[in-house]
Amino acid sequence: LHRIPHPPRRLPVLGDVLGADARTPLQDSMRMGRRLGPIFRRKAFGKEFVFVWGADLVADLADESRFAKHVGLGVANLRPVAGDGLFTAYNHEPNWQLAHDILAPGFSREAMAGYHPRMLDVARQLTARWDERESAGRPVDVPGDMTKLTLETIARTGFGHDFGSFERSAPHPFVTAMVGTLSFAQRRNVVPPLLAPLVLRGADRRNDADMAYLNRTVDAVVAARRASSGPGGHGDLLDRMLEVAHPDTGERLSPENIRRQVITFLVAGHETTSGALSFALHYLSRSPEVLARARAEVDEVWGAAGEPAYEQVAKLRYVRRVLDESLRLWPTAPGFAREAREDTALGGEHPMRRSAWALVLATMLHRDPAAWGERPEEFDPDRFAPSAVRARPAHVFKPFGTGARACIGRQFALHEATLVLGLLLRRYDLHADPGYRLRVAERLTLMPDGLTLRLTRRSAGA
Ligand code: MNH
Repeated sequence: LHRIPHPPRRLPVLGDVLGADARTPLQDSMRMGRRLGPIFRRKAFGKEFVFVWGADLVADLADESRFAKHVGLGVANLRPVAGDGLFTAYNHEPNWQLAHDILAPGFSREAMAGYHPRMLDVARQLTARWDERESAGRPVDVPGDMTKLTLETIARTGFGHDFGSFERSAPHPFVTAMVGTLSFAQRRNVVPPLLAPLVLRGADRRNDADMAYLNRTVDAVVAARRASSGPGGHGDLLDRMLEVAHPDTGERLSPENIRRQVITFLVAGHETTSGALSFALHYLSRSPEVLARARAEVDEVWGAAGEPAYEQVAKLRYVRRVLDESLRLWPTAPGFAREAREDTALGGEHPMRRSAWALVLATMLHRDPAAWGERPEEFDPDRFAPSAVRARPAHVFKPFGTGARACIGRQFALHEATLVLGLLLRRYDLHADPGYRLRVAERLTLMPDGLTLRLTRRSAGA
């Protein structure tokens, strides 16, 4: 450990938190990483964390035979909300494999094709709202509206539930409660444990109220499904949770676990996708050439009007590269933790005991010049052209995590986001606010703060 660099001045209790901003722990770590190199230590309140972002070290951490997901820091702080749901389950908890096997077919090609019409319905609610803003000559709140879109998309495709987000001016209380629990989970990482009872007392109570609200909402969604048609026939995630038994063991998810899974999917299924769409729209509005190429592709592949069919979405190869490049610069789940399965040496030189762990900084991995060249800050979707991808080593692009515990919703998110970007590019010209400088807000996930765009309608059809 002593060979891993850390900041020079360290305080007895606070450690390396001096000069750190509690609202932006990730961007602080990025600054530290730039200074200290591909592996570094950061100490806070008596605990020491190891951060890794060098491409070869991350590739080593991706070796599933020696390393596995670690449920730590922000993820562990979500246990009170999400329990042994898929995202927060410990590797050894039997409910992980059980839920994974039951739910994975809910993300197959066939399942995705089934969600497509409902995704389109939600996207059309967005364009209806943006048309109104456009005629009124008013800018749109990009993160706010993307959050409405992605919440409705996962709620309706996964659970047959309509939160009515687009009929509200304020965010749905579910979103407010969710943001509350995410921010609280992040704050618990940056407040000294000894002071936590004092500092977080009010926040603690609010967090309990937020969690109770999330539970009540989810219980109502499940109760509504059981009461109405009863499960079966929807072919969605909730049907799988309620109806499907494990193919080998015949085991089913318990009601308590179903509650955890519904919360997990409602939260994991929208927050990160909303950020990804928002960053992509930011870069598109600032990169006229990229926008022109993306739009030309949409016009060519989809035509000037009419609704895109399921198969037509994945054909937007360049739009997909725009998304990948946005997720490179701002992977909206900006890191993940890996633990050693056995005593080992990371990169052949940093000894790690069994169950010791390190945090992968995806934002920095995605900027490592060894993998991405000398100008990693530049937005350039051609980095994801097939020949460029082939020329790079494996494991240098990890917005969806790695291994057995990687994101189950990846195809869902990419289909949804590509579809929506295609529809928006075909319908509107995007005008950035010339005074806006990208600010990244952190609440475990990343979001461009205060991003607005002005729109003009391109054509009547679209
Ligand atoms: Mn998602 C796991 C990023 C969209 C549901 N997701 C992960 C992990 C990352 C991630 C990173 C791994 C975390 C870790 O190792 O601790 N997810 C994303 C991003 C997007 C995203 C960047 C969008 C862009 N995720 C989605 C969507 C859904 C979803 C959409 C659901 C519909 N994700 C999950 C679940 C897990 C997960 C569930 C946990 C999987 C597991 O551990 O088995």
